[in-house]
Amino acid sequence: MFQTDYVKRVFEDLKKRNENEKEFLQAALEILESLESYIVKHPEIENNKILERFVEPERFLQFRVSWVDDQGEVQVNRGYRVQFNSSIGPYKGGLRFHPSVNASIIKFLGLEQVLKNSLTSLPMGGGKGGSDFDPKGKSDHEIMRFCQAFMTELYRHIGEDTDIPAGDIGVGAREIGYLFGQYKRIQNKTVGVLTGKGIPFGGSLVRTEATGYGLCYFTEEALKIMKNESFQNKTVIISGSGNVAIYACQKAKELGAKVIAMSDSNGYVYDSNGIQLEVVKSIKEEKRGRIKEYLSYVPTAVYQEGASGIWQLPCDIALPCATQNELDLEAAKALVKNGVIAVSEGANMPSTLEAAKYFIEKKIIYGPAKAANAGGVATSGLEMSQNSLRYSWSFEEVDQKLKDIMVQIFHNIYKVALELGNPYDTLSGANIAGFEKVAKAMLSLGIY
Ligand code: NDP
Ligand code: 2IT
Repeated sequence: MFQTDYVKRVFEDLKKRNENEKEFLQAALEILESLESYIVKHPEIENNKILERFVEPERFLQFRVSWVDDQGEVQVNRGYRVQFNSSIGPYKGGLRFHPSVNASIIKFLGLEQVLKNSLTSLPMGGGKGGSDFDPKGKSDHEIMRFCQAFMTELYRHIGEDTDIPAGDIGVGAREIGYLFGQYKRIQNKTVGVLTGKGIPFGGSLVRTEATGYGLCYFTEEALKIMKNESFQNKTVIISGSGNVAIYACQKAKELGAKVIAMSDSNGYVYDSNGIQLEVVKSIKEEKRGRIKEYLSYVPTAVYQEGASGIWQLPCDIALPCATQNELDLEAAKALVKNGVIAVSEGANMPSTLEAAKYFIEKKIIYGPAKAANAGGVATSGLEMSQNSLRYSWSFEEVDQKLKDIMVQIFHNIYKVALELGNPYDTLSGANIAGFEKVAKAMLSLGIY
């Protein structure tokens, strides 16, 4: 598994100290393995214990969130914020509200975020946070009270130049509004301390669409450069039907593809005529309903229980946009057998490590999450710039900057993959390209 004693030692030590943190160890293993070729050429990494410091968060916060539900019952949830690495800028990363959230998930997301933010080329360090709060089935007032309670603790740890949270699973425009409102009330100041804000109060145009659009811009460039191909007339499968999935679907269609399937955690819909995005948007964005309801609008579509079956459908391009480890080796084999040419990750760590390695081995275009889905946080960075300038750019201006960033990210990671001698190893390309800048900054900043 490891070729160097140093990296092996770092990982074994990490395992000992975080033995129950499955997702965190998975992300760390993936990153450390692919950094080995870089580390052997840079002895200053080992000499300064950069890796030992890189895998240890600068700060990990856990706190109680108590709130009152609509029945008058007191509810207690757990809140988290990991401030992972601030060597290239203030901590930046989303908040996830989902019952599965725990320390392991927050730390894997935080570690990934450090390298992702580095790849954007913007000056942002990495952080992540969230809660095991389940937004499903909660009233609007319950969501508001929870967000207010969450921010009543979080506010003291964040700031526009310290740590700038945003959305992730279960945290969209509505939640960011409530969180921002509470921060403003407590601090009595209006600053860009959160991104993904509504347009009337300091949000950036394109932030809502950014992760999905960026995923398609990245993939379009990869298709062009690696296979002289494009989205035109391709069949696409997208897992999930949340923020990332919806805008990936919109852009893939605009680029000439036909999206034939989307999902949620219960199951997937297959529409051979092409998914009608307006229907998905109305079910998910307006009614917060289930993807199954697609059938009541489009009776010719097919619904299957179980989210993972989606990968058995033949397609040219697969865009996993739901959650971690949703695409395992068996799914990867089915995709390859059915002729997939590109798999690009909108979600964070959706492919297991075995699945990712299988795509690389089979010379499938593989867009690793930290590169392919960086458009969301990159546009958050642009929102921060606009807030600092007390100015706002047009939709076209932000969209063009996003496109330029995604194309640049592809070329940066592809260049490293080529230097490694395997153009399909974009996984190592992304990890090394992201790590190099962080390591250089850490070396310059003195021991901390
Ligand atoms: P949303 O909450 O808007 O949507 C999440 C979607 O994923 C829903 O369709 C949800 O289904 C599905 N999903 C969640 N958990 C599971 C699960 N355990 N199994 C199957 N499906 C599941 O979140 P986003 O679209 O914002 O996030 C999706 C992914 O993209 C996440 O991995 C996130 O970390 C990543 N990401 C998000 C960015 C952003 O800007 N929002 C930026 C970069 C990455 P259901 O409704 O049934 O729960
Ligand atoms: O995973 C991610 O990059 C996000 N959820 C977006 C983070 C952000 O700060 O915009």
